[in-house]
Amino acid sequence: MSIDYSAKIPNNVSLSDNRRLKRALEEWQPRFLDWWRELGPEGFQQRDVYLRTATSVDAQGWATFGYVKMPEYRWGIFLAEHGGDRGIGFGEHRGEPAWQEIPGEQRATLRRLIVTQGDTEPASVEQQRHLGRTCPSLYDLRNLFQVNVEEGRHLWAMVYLLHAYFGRDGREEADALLERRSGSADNPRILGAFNERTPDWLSFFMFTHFTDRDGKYQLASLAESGFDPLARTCRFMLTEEAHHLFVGEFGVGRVVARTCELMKQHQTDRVSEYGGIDLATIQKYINFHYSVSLDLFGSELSTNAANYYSAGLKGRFKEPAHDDDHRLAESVHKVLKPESGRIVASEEPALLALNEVLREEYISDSERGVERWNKIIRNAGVDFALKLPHRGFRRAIGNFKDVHVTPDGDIVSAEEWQRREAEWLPTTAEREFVGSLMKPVTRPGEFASWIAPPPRGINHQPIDFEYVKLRPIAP
Ligand code: BYC
Ligand code: FE
Ligand code: FE
Repeated sequence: MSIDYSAKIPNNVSLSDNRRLKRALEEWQPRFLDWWRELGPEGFQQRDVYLRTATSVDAQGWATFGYVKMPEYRWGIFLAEHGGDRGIGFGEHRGEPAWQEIPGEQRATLRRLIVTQGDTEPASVEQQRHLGRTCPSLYDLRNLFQVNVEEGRHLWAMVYLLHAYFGRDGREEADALLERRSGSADNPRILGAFNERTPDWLSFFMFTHFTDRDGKYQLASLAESGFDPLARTCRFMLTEEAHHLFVGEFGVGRVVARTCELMKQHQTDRVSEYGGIDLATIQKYINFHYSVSLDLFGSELSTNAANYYSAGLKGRFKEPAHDDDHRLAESVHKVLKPESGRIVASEEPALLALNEVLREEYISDSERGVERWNKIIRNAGVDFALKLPHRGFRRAIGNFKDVHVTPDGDIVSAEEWQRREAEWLPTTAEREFVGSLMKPVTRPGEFASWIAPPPRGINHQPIDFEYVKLRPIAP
């Protein structure tokens, strides 16, 4: 399935055969571009950036690399290929053919899921818009912009579904996606993490590691959907997501590597005076971003989640791999909750616990990431281990929202929490220190003091490749 690039909106959904839909999307396109210019990356819009663009959706050739000015990026609509005769894999409609149109009674629920997913995409672009000015290298600058244009494309993916399947209210929702603002007091983005600030590059790497990873798990669950266009849309989005997770994991890993190098060179664990970020500070950033991302999975017990599943709209991670009846009417799942000052496990209906089931997949995946960072530390001969805080730590959604849980999983009083918060979360001084390191490094092949170079470049290019052309623009 190749992509029609001659069209105003590149797509593999035969947009040219549907004039009304095409016109509606062509009317939305300039509004998207206005939003991009106003709230997308600050500066650099007229610069040539070495970006990949999707030119086909099959595994081999979907990415083509070349210099592009960001506003000219070919944002388009790409669905993964039909996976043969897909039947619905779970819930009350298990075994029925997947829907090509939305069953009437699922409309409102499905729209809500799509809007929630869609809302996160422009939100993250808004959160990251100031980072270009303080890039640690051209290589990292390019990766930031790659992530940004692809989050923009993820917005297109959801907007396509809204326009194609939800009529007038879908078009209104598509407009509203360009109107909410990350961090706004009166019209904020829908989910908590997407209203936080991403003030520095350590936060950016943590965000792409932990928060984009929520994206991976949510998209994978929606990729199981009985609504086939949503499933195929999300399957293609996941191929792009992999790069975002790479940017996060390797970004944090390179900060860790540089810190270890400075620790050994100067025989100290306080590397800040040598332009590095202490491992203790990195641990606090992990605590912050991990806890805010855990909230994105919703409450441990959720009738919403149960309904999504039973209705066949949102499955589990790798649904076919689960060895059960895929309806879960009888199954149970152990869920943690606070009870008289302790954390206990209680057996709950699995159907209600699906948010927690997905969160547990995410937690295991996050643990593997931390283990890879610890390997960098061990290989450097440094005696320190990073770790994920307890899942009840600093939660604003779900069972733990009304208690104070330490990273080790002890419930403490509000007073003790307040007294000790600075041990666990970045203090203003630490954030300011990290901020003070954020000085732009823009000569090809050079890197800021606080981060190691990557092992290799992008798309087989050398590390000192000119990933973003910053030479003076001719008047
Ligand atoms: N913040 O029944 P509950 C990505 C609300 S990231 C604020 O427990 P449910 C990306 C909830 O809406 C992936 N509010 O929740 C990453 C509900 O509201 P109502 C994004 C929250 O519905 C990086 C109430 O609390 N995709 O792609 O089972 C860069 C009760 O909640 C939050 C999706 O999320 C929160 N954290 O699950 C770029 C997939 N959590 O009913 C992109 C679509 C819950 O009282 N969304 N609430 O008004 C969903 O599947 C579900 O909406 C959620 C929540 C899993 C998010
Ligand atoms: Fe995304
Ligand atoms: Fe992403």
